[in-house]
Amino acid sequence: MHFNYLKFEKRGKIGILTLNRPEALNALNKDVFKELSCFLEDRETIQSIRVLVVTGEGKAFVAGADIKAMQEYSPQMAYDFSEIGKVVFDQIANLEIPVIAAINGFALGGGLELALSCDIRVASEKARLGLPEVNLGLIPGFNGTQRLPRLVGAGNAMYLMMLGEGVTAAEAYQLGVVQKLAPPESVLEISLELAEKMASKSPNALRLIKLMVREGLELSSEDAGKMESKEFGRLFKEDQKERKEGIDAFLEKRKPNW
Ligand code: DAK
Repeated sequence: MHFNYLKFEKRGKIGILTLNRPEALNALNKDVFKELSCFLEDRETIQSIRVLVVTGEGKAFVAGADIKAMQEYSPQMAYDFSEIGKVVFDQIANLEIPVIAAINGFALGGGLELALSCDIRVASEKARLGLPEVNLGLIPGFNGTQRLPRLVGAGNAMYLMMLGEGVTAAEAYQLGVVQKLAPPESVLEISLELAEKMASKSPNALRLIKLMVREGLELSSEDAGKMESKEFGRLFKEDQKERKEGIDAFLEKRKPNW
């Protein structure tokens, strides 16, 4: 598949997806979203990897939605843009494999929202992260107002959204937006190390952990607990090869072969 704004590379079981529009700091426009959606719908590619790492080309991860394109928007165009963005970010959040955002530089506005749709965020110590929409008379439009408080709590989310100033990677780490900091030159390497570790785990367990966390956040704790028990029980069905292999391997003092 040929892309104008994306690069994809496979390193063993890890996929590296790079937003590749460095002249505009990888800003998100409709065409970028269309390509992302196309990539995420490609089942053959997704099924051939165990972890996806998303990063940006050049000095930015993604500097946000394309402000120049937005200047021309009618309400309908803004609505359509919001819809396609939400579809893409949901596609990422719903992938059955872990997705790591390797934040190599600016992650602003829609760029931070993209990172928030990933499961884990690793950031360059030099990166700047924030939701500056309030400075443009906008609000985060790709579910950021919903994803951020679920990740870091309402107070921290409002702090970031209402100030609109952006924070250093260290502050983002303290707030819980970022899970790991890395020296600028090692962001991808450290993200790949995490990805490798995850890729050695049970793919089925990874899929279920992601599903339980994401679905559970939308349920009452009672219903979420029931869902977890149901899935835990299901792991002990006869056809659950990975559970059997994991426990057998432990008892036989060997590495599991998933
Ligand atoms: N959009 C378009 N182009 C951008 C861009 C952006 N978000 N950010 C940077 N660029 C472009 C610059 O215009 C410049 O292009 P040329 O002038 O060379 O043609 C090029 O990238 C390099 O940028 P700078 O020259 O500005 O680079 P600096 O290192 O000096 O500054 C910066 C880097 C990141 C501090 C600065 O570029 C900046 O402040 N960029 C804007 C950051 C920002 O405000 N991002 C949030 C955008 S708002 C919605 C859904 C979602 C959203 C909105 C609506 N709906 C559903 C409708 C989300 C909104 C946002 O994301």
